[in-house]
Amino acid sequence: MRQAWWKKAVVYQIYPKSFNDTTGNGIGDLNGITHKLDYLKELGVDVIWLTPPYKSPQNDNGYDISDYLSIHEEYGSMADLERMLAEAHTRGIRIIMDIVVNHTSTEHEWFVESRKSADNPYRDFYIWKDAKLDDSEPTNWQSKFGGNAWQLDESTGQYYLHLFDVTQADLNWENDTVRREIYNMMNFWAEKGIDGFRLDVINLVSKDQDFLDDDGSVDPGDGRKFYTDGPKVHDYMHEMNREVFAKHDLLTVGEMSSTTIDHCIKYSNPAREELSMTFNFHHLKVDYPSGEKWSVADFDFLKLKEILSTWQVEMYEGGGWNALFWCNHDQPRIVSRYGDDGEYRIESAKMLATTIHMMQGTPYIYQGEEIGMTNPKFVTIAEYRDVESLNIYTILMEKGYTEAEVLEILKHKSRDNSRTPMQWNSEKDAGFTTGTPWIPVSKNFDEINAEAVLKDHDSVFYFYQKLIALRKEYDVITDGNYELMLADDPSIFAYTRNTVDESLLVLNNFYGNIVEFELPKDVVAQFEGFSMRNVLIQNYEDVNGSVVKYTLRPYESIVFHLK
Ligand code: TEU
Repeated sequence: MRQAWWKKAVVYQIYPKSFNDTTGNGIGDLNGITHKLDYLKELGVDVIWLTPPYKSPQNDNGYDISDYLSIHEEYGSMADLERMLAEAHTRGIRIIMDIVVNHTSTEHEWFVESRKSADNPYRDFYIWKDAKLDDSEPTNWQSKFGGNAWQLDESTGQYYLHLFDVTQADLNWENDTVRREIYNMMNFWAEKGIDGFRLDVINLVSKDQDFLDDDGSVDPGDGRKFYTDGPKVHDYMHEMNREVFAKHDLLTVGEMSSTTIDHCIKYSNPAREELSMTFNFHHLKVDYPSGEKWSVADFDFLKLKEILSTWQVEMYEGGGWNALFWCNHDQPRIVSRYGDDGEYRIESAKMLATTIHMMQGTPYIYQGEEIGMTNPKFVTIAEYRDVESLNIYTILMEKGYTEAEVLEILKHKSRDNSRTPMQWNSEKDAGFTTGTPWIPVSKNFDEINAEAVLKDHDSVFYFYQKLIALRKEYDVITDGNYELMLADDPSIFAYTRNTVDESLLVLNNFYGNIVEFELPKDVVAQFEGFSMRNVLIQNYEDVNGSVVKYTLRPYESIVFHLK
């Protein structure tokens, strides 16, 4: 059977608000993306993931949609989007759109109608409940952005559910009419020629209709497992596939908040006709001590290796497909988080890229990751914009944290770490805008910017360009199995990828110390039959050892190809 095109594709995520402003209003726009398509063509990416460009009050930067069928005016017009799509296709680049159908903005006409009265025809588009007998909220569920997940609406005396911000009301997926409206909207976009969807928190759409309190019995993780991967979620995904995806050749990727491997195999095994692939976040919670995001802690390297390796092996065995990523618009910059944004910024950025780009799955590059952008290290709360960060600032201060303690936490964990403007050059505001940027530009833009890296053939940019090309050239990257080595080594992340006639040996030093790698005896035997051993890619100039014995320098990464 012909291999799905997205198995050798690499996706580039664009957060339009922070990508490139062509009007001088300080906000990125769609024409700004069109102007940079040649840059993305040069990088070699195959797909652009566009975060929500739809009409929105922007309380959550577009993840609060008030009209799915029109473009947010600050980003441009439908004609601008159609032009960007056509120009991208001319360059052989596909576009997938981010679609948010777990909730809408409370300014969406559906919700405006729904809240008017208990018998309004749109009432059942959302999840309305009476207070408990003691007058407290319907359940003790917590919003991801802090506080209780229910909001009392005085006009009808009922509460509506919002798993995220109070301005993001959860849709009632039990309602057939809601699902039909959603599929009609998705077909509108598919018929416009887009090439797929990123489905925002799609594993939250099916709620257990008992609406029981969270008794804490489930994994305390992020404490919200009780509403993830709900009872009908796979029925809904299969229905969506039948009603929308099956009619087009689309890449569909589900963002799975707090999910499991078993569910992700179900979501992405093609035999089940649900989605193409899934994002999970377990590898990005190994710096959450006891599951608490809002704290500062070193990441747990052994747990990171274990999680990434388990997902590689079990998804491979289960016929599922991973979306591979370190960064997105919700996560801090990975070079600041798991690498070194100081002396070894370039080496560690390349090492981190190799670690996931040599794995099985579809890699995602977040804007600026390809030039080694870092966290901006904001020092005042005035620099922050993100609703989640501003909410947690208030909550922690009310809990008695000092402002210095909260700012230190935000400096490491805020979503704004990835939302500062793309750094194009060393001119004013990094060439992002001629106006005042909606969020401050990181102060290191004079050193870290696209113009500088394009002039340096040893830059992070050209390293990513090579990784992207290798995926197309070597089937062992897309089809080989995965075996972790030295699981307990405190510095080295070493693994092999293997098909019957070739292997990769991937060595990554995650730290700034020099460490010795020795090939385990059982692997030596496995490799003995191979006569050819060359270096596929590395982040140092010279080869400092052999497949059998290698001295890894600070943040060194090297991939041997054996045949
Ligand atoms: O994110 C889901 C989500 O849970 C994120 O908020 C993220 O995992 C969390 O901040 C980690 O603490 C999606 C979108 O990517 C995000 O931008 C939206 O804010 C959210 O859904 C609501 O639509």
